[in-house]
Amino acid sequence: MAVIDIKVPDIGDFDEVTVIEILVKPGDTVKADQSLLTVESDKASMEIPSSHGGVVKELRVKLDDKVKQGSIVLVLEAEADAPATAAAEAVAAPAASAPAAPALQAAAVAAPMAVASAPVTAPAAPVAAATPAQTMPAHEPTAVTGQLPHASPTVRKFAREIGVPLAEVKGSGPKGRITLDDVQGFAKSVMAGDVRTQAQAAKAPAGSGGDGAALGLLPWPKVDFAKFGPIERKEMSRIKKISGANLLRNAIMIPAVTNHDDADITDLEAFRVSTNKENEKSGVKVTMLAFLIKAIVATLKKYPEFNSSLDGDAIVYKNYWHIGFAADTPNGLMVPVIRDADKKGVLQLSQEMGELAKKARDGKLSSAEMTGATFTISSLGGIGGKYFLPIINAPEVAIMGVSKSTMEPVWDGKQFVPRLMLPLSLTYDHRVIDGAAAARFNVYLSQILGDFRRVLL
Ligand code: CAO
Repeated sequence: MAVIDIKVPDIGDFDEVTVIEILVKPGDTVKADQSLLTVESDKASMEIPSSHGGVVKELRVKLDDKVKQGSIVLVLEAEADAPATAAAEAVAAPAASAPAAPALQAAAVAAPMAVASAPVTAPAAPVAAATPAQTMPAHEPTAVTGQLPHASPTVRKFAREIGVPLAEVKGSGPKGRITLDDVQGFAKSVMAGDVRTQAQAAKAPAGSGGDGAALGLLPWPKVDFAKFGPIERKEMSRIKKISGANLLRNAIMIPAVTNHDDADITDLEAFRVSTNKENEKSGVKVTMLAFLIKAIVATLKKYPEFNSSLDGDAIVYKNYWHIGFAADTPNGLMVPVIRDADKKGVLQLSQEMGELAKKARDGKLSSAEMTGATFTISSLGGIGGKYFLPIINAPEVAIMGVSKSTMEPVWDGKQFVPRLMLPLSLTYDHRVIDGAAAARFNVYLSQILGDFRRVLL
């Protein structure tokens, strides 16, 4: 047994470094090459290894102390002849985000750095027994490209061991350094479901915020928008997060095709306007959407595959007609459902739609009022635009997008006549529905809208 002082070795270009982590305490048994503390310059952090195995007798440094080559770090009761070996690469802690890097002891702090390689000479300065100085392997900090998270090798090692992506952890230490507590806190938040790692987000079937890695796509571009001008960052509403995840899944998983058509609603609109005049006192305004629901239910009955769902290799045909309609609310898109639309008249449909749309805007829809739809209509007709590609609301297999009707010249066989034309955009799941069926669906629907008496047929 020999009591020796462990000293800071040659640390290359750095005159003075700060102790940012102490990895052992008095009484600990350490092995040769084991990291004792982490020091940091203004450019890099590195670990100071023990030149000998033994028991820590006394620490000679504390956090934030400034040390330099030759400073005594601790006093060790060394095991006989157990000096550091040339295999001291073991102390190296590759940067988490640079897995291919060779034994890397320096981690970028603020800016990419290129530190000249300098051999780290064993710090052993035996007090009682003379031990020949050991030569440690070259200190080989790799030139770091890009910005690595600022963390000590120990923290990096710990993060690697428990699978925490350091690049996603916010550092609370000086200069934004990531501490052990930060890594532990991040891991706890992930376990509690408060935070998702980018990898989890990419793998999530719902896909909210997914960066596409699971699909083998390029990562989502990361841009510091503030570099180009002033910005403001706001959390998405809960509804937007939920609907976004559903939309992404549906957009990715359904082989969807959209068929566009125009329906001549000149006569229907005239009828709607006169009905509303007659019913002025009733307080219920008949909407074009209510007529559309009625006409769509009749079309769904003629083409039942549009009122179905896929279940493995089977198609489930539903003998009920619950129609969802997209409602724009201050918190995001919601889809209330009108049950048994086939059993209701246009006046009742208008009234129910008004009530459900109000509930949606007030955030008062129950889950029962948002589930069970067999087909969905998304109408932007009150706003404007011509045709759009709606996304199917799975597990439904089709959705109707309705745009704003406009007066257009239509050839009647002899001349152009002004007609009110309603743009229809039917998106369908091509696994269940063929293109020809979709075209027929739109043609039939347009015929009904052109002459509503057909609903009776
Ligand atoms: N063409 C021309 N005008 C139309 C029309 C159409 N297709 N549809 C409605 N209008 C008119 C209405 O007649 C009404 O005019 P008046 O006030 O003169 O009577 C006006 O536009 C406003 O209608 P509205 O949109 O308030 O009512 P609605 O019954 O047509 O729709 C609702 C109700 C809840 C569907 C609607 O308010 C809404 O939220 N639409 C947005 C849906 C949406 O966001 N879809 C996109 C989903 S994908 O992101």
